[in-house]
Amino acid sequence: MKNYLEIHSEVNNALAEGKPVVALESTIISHGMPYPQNVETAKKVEDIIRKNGAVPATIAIIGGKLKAGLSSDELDYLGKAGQEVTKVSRRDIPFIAAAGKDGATTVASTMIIASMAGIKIFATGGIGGVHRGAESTFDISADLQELSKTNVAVFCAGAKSILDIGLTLEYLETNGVPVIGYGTDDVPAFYTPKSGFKADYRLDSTDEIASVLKAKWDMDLKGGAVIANPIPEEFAMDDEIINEAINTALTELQENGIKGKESTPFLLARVSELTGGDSLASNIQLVLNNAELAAKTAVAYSRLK
Ligand code: PSU
Ligand code: MN
Repeated sequence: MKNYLEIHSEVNNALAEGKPVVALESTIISHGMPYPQNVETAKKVEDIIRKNGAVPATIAIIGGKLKAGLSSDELDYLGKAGQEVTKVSRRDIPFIAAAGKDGATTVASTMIIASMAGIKIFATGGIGGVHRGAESTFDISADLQELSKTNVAVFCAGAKSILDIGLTLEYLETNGVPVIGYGTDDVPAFYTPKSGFKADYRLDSTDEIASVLKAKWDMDLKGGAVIANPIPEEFAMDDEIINEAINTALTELQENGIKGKESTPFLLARVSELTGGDSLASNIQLVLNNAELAAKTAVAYSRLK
């Protein structure tokens, strides 16, 4: 593994000393947001994690190396290259590594590389899930399978309603992945704080989240957890506006015959365009909010150990 994995020195030192570290994904940079907001957000997220007492480790594959912790230049590069960088999930990792290429990591592959590096806490915007119409397309994100087998907790703002949130929760339940509502009984729906579906458990403090994660992994109960953190009310979108944009984007997806790994980036970009950038502003705020919660939980978790 040493031949493939490259841990940034700051991250490596923190891990060696048992200090809190928070992993971050890179597909959100390359495929989830446009340039230059993607790079600005990626850097702000790292700052917030530091301010809250943890070390950020943005994860990507650069020149075939699985990287935990990127330089500022590497963040710039991924942000500018955007969709030209390969979107890498579990399936793709060995191909990109063997060919010495670059890749942006999804939730699934970020969990894998974080776990290799020894990082347990990961912050992002939204997870992949069961797509609407999955009963005929079979489009279910590899993120969900990963959550059932890799020991990393994912802090997000729930799942977007480009997905079927109900089916996503059923899939997670079947696979033994708990969904924790932070300070809420509801599963948040990314742009809005409520989806109408109940979280499995509500926890109101980072200490409680850290204790649950410790108990789970101490008992060797494999897999991650979803910590669903609602978007702050002041940054939430209007339900009707966002749903209309999502429905239009979904119709266009079908009309254009877009499938597989292209689906999610297409929907994200179209929703952002259709809302005139409003959804992008919400997206940025919720990511910052998740980074703060993840960093505070990483601090609480490091105290328990
Ligand atoms: N949802 C978002 N923003 C994102 C993604 C999902 O709101 O950037 C990205 C994440 O990297 C996630 C991936 O892991 O899309 C899921 O893609 P797919 O559905 O192809 O598995
Ligand atoms: Mn998919």
